Amino acid sequence: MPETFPPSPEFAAQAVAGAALYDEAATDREAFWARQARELLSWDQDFHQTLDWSDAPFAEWFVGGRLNVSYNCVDRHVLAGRGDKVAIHFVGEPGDRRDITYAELQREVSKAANALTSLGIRKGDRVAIYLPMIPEAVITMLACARLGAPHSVVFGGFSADALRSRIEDAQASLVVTADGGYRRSTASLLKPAVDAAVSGDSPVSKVLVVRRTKSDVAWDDSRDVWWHDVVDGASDQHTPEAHDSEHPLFILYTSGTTGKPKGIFHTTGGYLTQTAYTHKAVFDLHADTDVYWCTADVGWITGHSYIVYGPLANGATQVIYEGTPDSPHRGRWWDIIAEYGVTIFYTAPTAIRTCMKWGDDIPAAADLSSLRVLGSVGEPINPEAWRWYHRVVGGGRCPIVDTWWQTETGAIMISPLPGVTATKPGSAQVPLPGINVAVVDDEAKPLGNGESGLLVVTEPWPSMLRGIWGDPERYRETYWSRFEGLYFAGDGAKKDEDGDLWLLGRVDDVMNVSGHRLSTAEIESALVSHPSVAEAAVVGATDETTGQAVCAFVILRGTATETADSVTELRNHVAKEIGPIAKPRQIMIVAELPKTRSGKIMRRLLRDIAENREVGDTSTLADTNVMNLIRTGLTTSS
Ligand code: 6R9
Repeated sequence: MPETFPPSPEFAAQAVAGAALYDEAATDREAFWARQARELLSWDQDFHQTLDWSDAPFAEWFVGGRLNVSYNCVDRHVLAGRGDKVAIHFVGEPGDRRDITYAELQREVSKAANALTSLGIRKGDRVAIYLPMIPEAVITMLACARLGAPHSVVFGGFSADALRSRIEDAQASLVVTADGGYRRSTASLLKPAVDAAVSGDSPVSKVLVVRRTKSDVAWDDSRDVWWHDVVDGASDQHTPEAHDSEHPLFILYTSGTTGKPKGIFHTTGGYLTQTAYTHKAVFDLHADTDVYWCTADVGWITGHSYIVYGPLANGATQVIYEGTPDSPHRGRWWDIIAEYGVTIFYTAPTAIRTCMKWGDDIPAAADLSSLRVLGSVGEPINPEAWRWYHRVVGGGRCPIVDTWWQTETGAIMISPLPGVTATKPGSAQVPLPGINVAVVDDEAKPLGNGESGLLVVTEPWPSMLRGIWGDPERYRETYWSRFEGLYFAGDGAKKDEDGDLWLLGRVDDVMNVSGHRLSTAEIESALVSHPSVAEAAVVGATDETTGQAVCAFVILRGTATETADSVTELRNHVAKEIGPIAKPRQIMIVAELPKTRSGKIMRRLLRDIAENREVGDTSTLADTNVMNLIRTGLTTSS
């Protein structure tokens, strides 16, 4: 029996969520969601139908309702007399600070909305955002939401090529960027990547540039505009228009099993309902007193749902930090928690494991007594890291919510509820009230306790993706074709003896490196785009810190020879094509790749090599001698 941590009676007594939520949702799921939508959000026009699933798997939630997301996240808090409340405590990496109240946020968002309008942006136009973690990222997203112009945030660590393909897929007409951002005490430039991404034939006609690092950047007068020239002088009055509940709010690209990233898109009413509800219930948010901090980047779904939309819809006060946890020293996060009295802290297992490696004395040096709820997201958290987080960061008193969800689900789906659930190290445990999941076998047969299989969601949920931008067939094919009527998440899962869920990682060719999704196919195609590479196979190998690490097996072209330089060059080539996060930890030059008779690369066998294991069953290989060849080649060349 794994050890469990029941909530303390004091915590339970003040908790936002109660066990009754499960009963309410089980009795009438749609009525439960309708209540959340009406209680947590302000609608300009009420909806007349909670869910329309008649055209499944294309869902419509809160049909007929109209609302403005930006009004819900900003204006209504000011109108309710909370304009002086801090929305964002911004901490720049160099140490600069900026507190933004809800009233100021309203003025900034209004100015940005007016500026975007003056640059030609209209409802429905797509805006690409390529910014560091600075307040302008949040302001721009809210300004887009205000206008009904779907944003497509591209993580600042992605390359020019990755940015170009995302801009083209969404046909974005404007890019909002910055000269650069601060990363480990240096100015890391962003504008040059945008220049490269929009050069030549591009749908982009304007580039709006925030001055952050004051770096020298190239300038095209016909295209580039400084933020301070057009936003600062714009009117701070802007009347938000109500948009249909199903109006697209944003597109966010994520890796799939093929090389081409998928533009996951989310809409207005359902997305905001579930992000607001989960942010409140899962983190036990008491908006008047809590100080919340999520360490994600707005370039990922966690930043969208749990930095921008959930917390601001709930009128929370939060910290936003620009940089890395080790700059200028390894106690930076803990100092920020102490300085602002952070009460709710949400981060990723990879960061927890890194801090664990750095030693207990670093967090112990800071006053972390303000913390009361801890969250984890992005990959399974191993019980050892969970216990360390609980003991060293949480002082043994904070419930940990291990939250399972995806870019596609839009918001948290599986998680304990603090104050209700007795938590269990390493398990995400139970679907939230209003969410229905199952673990099934290959034939869609639901499995019972003690069994492992595939995770599916059995009923539509408000913040579900509405599709893949411009490719409805791929949406159907990827998520709804494996099992009739069930959403296939792509994760393996086990139900333990208590019926609690343990997530077992991806079952497809998607890797999870430091909580970031990378596709093997995407990295393979980056490698083979290099002139010296004939063929490449990529696997995710278990890594103590990053969860998984990218390991590549490469066959060079006849004329190319292996040198230490060629391996370095290939690693850098991947960084240039996709971004530094995709850089392989290891590249092994081999003479052959293991393939089945139908020509499929057997990644399982390569994973055995990458993880230094005895190679498994090779009987289905077209040439059973290949693994010997690879092994011998590797030992003689290293
Ligand atoms: C929010 C986010 C989604 C994939 C998902 C799964 C993994 C996320 C997890 C988890 C185990 C958790 N994942 N949270 N696995 N326990 N608490 O990370 O979205 O970037 O789309 O990744 O991440 O494999 O399928 P996204």
